[in-house]
Amino acid sequence: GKEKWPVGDEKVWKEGIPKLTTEVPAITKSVVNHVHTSLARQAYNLDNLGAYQASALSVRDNLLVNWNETQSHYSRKAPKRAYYLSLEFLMGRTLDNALLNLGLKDKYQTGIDKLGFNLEDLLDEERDAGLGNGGLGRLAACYLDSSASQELPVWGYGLRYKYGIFQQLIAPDGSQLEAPDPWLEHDNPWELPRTDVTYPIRFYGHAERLDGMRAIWSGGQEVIAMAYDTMIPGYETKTTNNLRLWESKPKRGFDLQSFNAGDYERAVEASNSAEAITSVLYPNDHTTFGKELRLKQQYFWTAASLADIIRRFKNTDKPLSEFPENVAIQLNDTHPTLAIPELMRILVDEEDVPWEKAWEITTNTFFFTNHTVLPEALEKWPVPLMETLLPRHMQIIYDIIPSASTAVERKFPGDRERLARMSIIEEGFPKNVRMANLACIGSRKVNGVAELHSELVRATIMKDFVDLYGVSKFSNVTNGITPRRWLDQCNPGLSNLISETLKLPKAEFLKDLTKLGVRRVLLSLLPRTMHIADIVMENLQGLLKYVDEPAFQKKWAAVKQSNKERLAHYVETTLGFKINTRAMFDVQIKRLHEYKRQTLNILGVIYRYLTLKDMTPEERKKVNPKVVFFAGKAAPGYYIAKLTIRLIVNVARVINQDPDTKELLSLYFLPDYSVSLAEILIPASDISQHISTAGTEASGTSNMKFCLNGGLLVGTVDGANIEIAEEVGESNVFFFGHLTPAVEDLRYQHLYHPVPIEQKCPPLARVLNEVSAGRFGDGGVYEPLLNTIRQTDYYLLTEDFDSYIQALKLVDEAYQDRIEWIKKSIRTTAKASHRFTSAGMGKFSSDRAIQDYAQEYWNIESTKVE
Ligand code: HBZ
Repeated sequence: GKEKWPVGDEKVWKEGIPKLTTEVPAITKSVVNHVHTSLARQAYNLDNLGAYQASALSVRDNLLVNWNETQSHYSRKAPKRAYYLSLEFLMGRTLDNALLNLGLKDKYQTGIDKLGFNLEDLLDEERDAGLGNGGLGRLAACYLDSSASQELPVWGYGLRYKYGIFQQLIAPDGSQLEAPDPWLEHDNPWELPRTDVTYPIRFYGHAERLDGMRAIWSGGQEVIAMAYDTMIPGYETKTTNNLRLWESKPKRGFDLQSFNAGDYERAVEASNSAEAITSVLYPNDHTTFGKELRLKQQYFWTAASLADIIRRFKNTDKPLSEFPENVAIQLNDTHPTLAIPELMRILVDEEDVPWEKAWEITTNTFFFTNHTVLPEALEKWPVPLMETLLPRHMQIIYDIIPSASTAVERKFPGDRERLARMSIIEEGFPKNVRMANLACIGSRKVNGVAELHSELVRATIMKDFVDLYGVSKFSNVTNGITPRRWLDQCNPGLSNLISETLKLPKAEFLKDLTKLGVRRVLLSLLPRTMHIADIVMENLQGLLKYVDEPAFQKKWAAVKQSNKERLAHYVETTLGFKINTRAMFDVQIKRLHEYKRQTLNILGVIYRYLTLKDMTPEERKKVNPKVVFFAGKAAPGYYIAKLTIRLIVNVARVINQDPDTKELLSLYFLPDYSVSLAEILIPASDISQHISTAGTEASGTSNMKFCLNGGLLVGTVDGANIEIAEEVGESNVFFFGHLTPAVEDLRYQHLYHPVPIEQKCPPLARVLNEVSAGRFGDGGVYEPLLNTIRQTDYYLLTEDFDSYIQALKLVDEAYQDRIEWIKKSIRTTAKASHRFTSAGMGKFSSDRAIQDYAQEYWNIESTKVE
């Protein structure tokens, strides 16, 4: 039957509902309206920041039209939904992406022009939303873009940190300094505070067992989780999903009793400790810190998200037994693992679901993604801390253990060592809760993020679980990147060239859905002149037809050149250095970490410098100039990583000033790496470095971004480098170094049969000696860093240095033949994005990755918002 309109006159309501503002006069009107009403300013006193804010608010109004329609569509249709739980969403800027996805970039550009401003300048006013450390957080952001673009009912859940990833400064001595990132200072036009969406979250207290498996958890401290919503527009679709971020607030603004008793300090204490929970993003990647506040963040966020998910599910009036048919929850690493005991707590204690049934529901709801096999990165929490902070969850974990160990005991009777390895509790003083084991036991599927990594997950950290559950629970979803941000937005020149060359509207390669393929096939049935080959060659693969055309090569090179000039302009205006844009641009941009081996790169740069110094002026004339760029942050407590930055900066100071070599080799460390800086660096790169010790980089995602933008890679046989080479061809990736199976044995050799570095690798020994001797400033400073190489050399620099130098030599030789290089660049873009699935998506598009999750894991379907 027809539903009754809930309040008032339906017609009056419907007339009031806002519509999209898509024409220039309406756009300018809406911007001016926001200047006057939202900002309370006028044309006379409007600067770029104000104009940005008003434009953003106008765009937000448009997003909200679609957002409201999408959310009511979801409520009406009640499709199965997926939720992506991630402690990090590294979104970067929003305005440009919103305009692209809405298809309104040109219209806004014209309108803003009419108002006397320049859209590009306004885009630069926006601060990055830096709510993440690196790859894991940026992956979450790409996945949201792809989910919305493919009309999938997916929401993200995270924390609204008041301070995102710290701002990186470089001190006069070259070392990293950290400053807070006050990204919310000027108000965030992209978020909607939901004062009506709040949940109380409990900590501490005590858990009292009732009959059977139930318990009551009471006492302790309660804080409030309040929702902030961020709209996630899909590309060229009405679908606009939601990212819900939680903020912590005190339950009552003040402790009234203390306040009345005149103890103001005590009254605000409670308030401060509640607000502390979401105050700052932890800047550590790949290490566990064991801080109570971090555990509080994890529980606060998972509890609020689950309460919200369950409330929404209950609105469908379906029984809880059908929860897994309606809800899938992806755990982004082990950070949200507490969601598993929390769902058990809600089902058993609050909903009175029998334990066995609750466990069945839970283990059919969750899916777990692992992002690293480095042992130091695997999360563990001390049992005493868990018992104090989350007494009921600790009970539940202890209650999960018996059936898990019975299963092991049944399959491997008497194998106590196996049982100990697989236990959720690690023995010791104190005992620890192993989050990866809990996440695995409580999830339907476990996945790694590239083929090699998933294989290593099965062979190492999850080996015992593979033996127990069978291999089918453990699979792979290779990471992907969104072509909207990482091609069209960051490299409009290339995107336009592709579009005009292939005579394809951008939408056909930026959003590459089945319907396009279908239309092409139908067309091909009409005139006999259309061949099957034409259908297969569509999309970016079509670029291969133009590889040998000089006119096209020229245009391709011109795009790269202008991107290099854009980067040079950035460096000149921010750092004051002038860069030779005719040189080869060599880029390594990622978090600083020993396993990523920025040290190998900088030692290679020094080697190159010394080699140039040894040459005669005649010999130097034959050398191709090169500019090396580094960017990336080090965790504030990671001493060796910070020393690496210091070395890079001080090497740059010396070699950039050396009159013998400065025309041929220069080096820059660009401070404060961010999504926005990546958008400038990636399109400008000729070659980029992905040189982790084999088996340590789970996937990497910037490698995909470089290739999509026509940059070549030098790298180890690791992570997604391998799959990229499979697509773009081995001749377009410069591989070097030992392979994964050799690593363990080499480490053993280093430990038990060490060979002095002078013997093993003389060129590297020379480089280290030059650093020690003070050629780049006080050598003593770098001893701890150099000793990691001279001593255990855990990341095998001495083993890979020679082949690394060889690979760089091959890069130089290839670059000498500029035409051949341009061809490699074209092929790399074409093949990195060529049709991989029947839906026509490139392998490294996050559209493909999200389809994998949607079909193989979540079992959700696209739903069109009418
Ligand atoms: O996740 C990265 C992997 O290192 C990289 O290979 C992969 O491509 C990417 C996406 O799957 N991992 C991270 O970025 N990890 C973190 O940032 C991190 C943050 C907090 C932690 C631990 C790790 O507590």
